[in-house]
Amino acid sequence: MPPRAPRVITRGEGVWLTDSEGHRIIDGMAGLWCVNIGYGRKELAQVAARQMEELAYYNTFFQTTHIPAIALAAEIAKLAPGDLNHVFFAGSGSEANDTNIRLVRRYWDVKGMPWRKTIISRWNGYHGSTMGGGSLGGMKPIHAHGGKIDGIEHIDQPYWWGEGGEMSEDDFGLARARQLEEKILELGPHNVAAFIGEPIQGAGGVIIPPKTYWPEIQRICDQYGILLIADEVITGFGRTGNWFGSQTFGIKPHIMTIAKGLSSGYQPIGGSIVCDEVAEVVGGGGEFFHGYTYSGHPVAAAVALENLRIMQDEHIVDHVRDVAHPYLKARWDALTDHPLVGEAKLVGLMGSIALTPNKATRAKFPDDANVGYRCRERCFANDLIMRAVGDRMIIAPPLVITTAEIDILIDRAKKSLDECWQGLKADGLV
Ligand code: PXG
Repeated sequence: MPPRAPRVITRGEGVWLTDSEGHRIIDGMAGLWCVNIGYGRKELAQVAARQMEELAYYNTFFQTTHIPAIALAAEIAKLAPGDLNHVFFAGSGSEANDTNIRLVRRYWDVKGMPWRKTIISRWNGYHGSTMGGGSLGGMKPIHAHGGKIDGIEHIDQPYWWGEGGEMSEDDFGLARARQLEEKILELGPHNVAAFIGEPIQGAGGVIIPPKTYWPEIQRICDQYGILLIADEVITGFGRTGNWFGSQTFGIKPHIMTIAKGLSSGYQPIGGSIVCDEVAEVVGGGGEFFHGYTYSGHPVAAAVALENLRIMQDEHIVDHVRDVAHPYLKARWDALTDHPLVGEAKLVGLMGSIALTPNKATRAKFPDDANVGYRCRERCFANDLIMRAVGDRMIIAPPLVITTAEIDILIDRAKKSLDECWQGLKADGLV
């Protein structure tokens, strides 16, 4: 595909972006899955300015902390389910997942089982771009650029549309979950520290697992006593219609990775929410030699706290569950009437459609047809941000999107699909 000059975004307001050529673009991706409360909320700017004046920086090392980090950790513990009551802050999702690697290995060290080091993850999962995060992730192109650290094993993803063949969705979900058990037995259960997964794979193409998948993963983690890490970097903070994706899928993780929606992207901040038992064990081992200069940065923490206040005061999670999701779901599912669209999936405000030349056989376009890219180009031209991952088109709009804005998003998506279809016809690809 010929390179095109990058688009320069200059302003944001609600779900709308403006570029340097004056286009008004509807942002179907909330930036990079993060601007949950929408752009342009002045309260967050004001809180940041106030915090910079009062205490622009301090660290959380050497038995010292500061008020924004304390207050934010307390608020997160209040919102997180069960006994996920402790927060280890980081500057991003990748850093938080690097923390998780060290944290779960330290946990087993302190428990007297230092041999439990291996972490199991999924192919086509995404957990970040640092050495640890990139290795936990299952994206081969990322592994190919810089390698992969030892002690991480991957199993297949629960992607029924693309890989389910003749199996029913439920049977396929169970079969893919049972690969975890097979992998644990192959490695020896005493060598396995943890399993990590995104409740819904985001960067991998919004892969929504069959409903049988997570309960079986949970059973296996419980049976073999391995730690379960839910990477909630995308699914956290309202995206799935609950505060956390783990609640939507009934997962009971020991650790959650968070970032993105925590501050709605207004400041870089991430973290690991840790359950009581893991916190007690690691804490009982004496000081855990880990942390970053900007862990729990006061300005980022103050902004995140204000973001969580707005989300609660404006009932934004309820809006997702009761208003935006049902409305978008009806319109999103109807996209399967389009000749190009095989399946349409949506949980909360996180959705994907599969582009296919044959719905009945769930056929794939040839890779070099670049169908996803072609569709994304039409979205660009129609002032809609809808991403392509292979031949899946994905959306994750700001959670504050209104029903009128959903209509605009869908109208632009349909127009883009029509134009893509016409282009494919003209080129003899359908
Ligand atoms: N876990 C998950 C589930 C993510 O989606 C990270 C960890 C890493 O977070 P940081 O803050 O270090 O980027 C992410 C990030 C894409 C794309 O192409 C997705 C992410 C980042 C960059 C690109 O969809 N997600």
